[in-house]
Amino acid sequence: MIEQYIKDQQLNLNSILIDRLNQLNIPDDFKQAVFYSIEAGGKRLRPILMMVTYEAFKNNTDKIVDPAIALEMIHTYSLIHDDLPAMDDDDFRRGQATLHRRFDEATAILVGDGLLTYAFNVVSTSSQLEAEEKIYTIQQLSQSAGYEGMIAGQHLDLKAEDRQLEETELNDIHQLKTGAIIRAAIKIGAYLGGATPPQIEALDEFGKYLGLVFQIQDDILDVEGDIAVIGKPVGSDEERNKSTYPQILGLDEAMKIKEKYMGLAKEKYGESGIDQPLLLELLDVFGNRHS
Ligand code: GRG
Repeated sequence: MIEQYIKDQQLNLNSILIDRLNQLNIPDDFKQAVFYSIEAGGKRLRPILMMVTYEAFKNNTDKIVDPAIALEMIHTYSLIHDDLPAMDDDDFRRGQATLHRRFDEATAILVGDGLLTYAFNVVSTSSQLEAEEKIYTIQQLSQSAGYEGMIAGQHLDLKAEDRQLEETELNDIHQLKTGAIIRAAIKIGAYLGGATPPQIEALDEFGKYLGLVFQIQDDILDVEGDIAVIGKPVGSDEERNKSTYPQILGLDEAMKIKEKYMGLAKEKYGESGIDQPLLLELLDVFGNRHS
């Protein structure tokens, strides 16, 4: 059952993340800020996705733990920086005050930079990975988080504020901003597990649709949250004049498109020839999550 798997791995990943960061020699006051973001209780969906993909091929988690926590560090850094006043200017994240609100902006920038940098240290010093596996992992992480991936998506997203986007343009932005990292999680999991190139390709396509499903659901949750709180679909993103799927397509159509992408993801899963029902269950979690 994926629910139990997620719960177990959240605990496991949290304790590994804390353990690794505890090994570092960081001044106490700064360490408090580092742990504030890591202990805030993210869902850990990306490392879990990487692990589930890896376990489609291997009966252990030996090689995948270091890349998985590295990916979560990069994801956490991206949220910390995304919340900064120069970007989305958010006050709350993961149910608590954002890092720059609780501490200050300089601290938030440095905690984010530190997590991004340390992620590559974790992979490059891993005792579980062969040299060529480290190179593949670092290449995938840096490519997907960098100028041709998440950074590009963030740049386009910020530039697109106050402008009505077409659905294809919105897809392109989210493929880069949130999709690239999700695809990297899958590709690293598959590669380290020993997948063949055609299997990696099919699973990468699965990841493409999974990323879109994740983002559409994120937008739907925003609207549903607004309807529950204020009785109408204002949408916090719309207040900042950002295009969202429900805003462009309407809520019903956004849900239909999400279902369509879930169907396409399942087709790609079938093409990969793997037998890992947890991956399909995870697709369902991404597409129907409530938070
Ligand atoms: C600042 C370089 C830089 C990049 C930021 C990922 C990103 C790019 C911004 C996040 C903005 C955002 C809220 C996007 C919506 C989808 C998303 C990534 C949600 C957060 O991911 P979850 O729901 O968060 O997995 P948790 O807290 O559970 O880890």
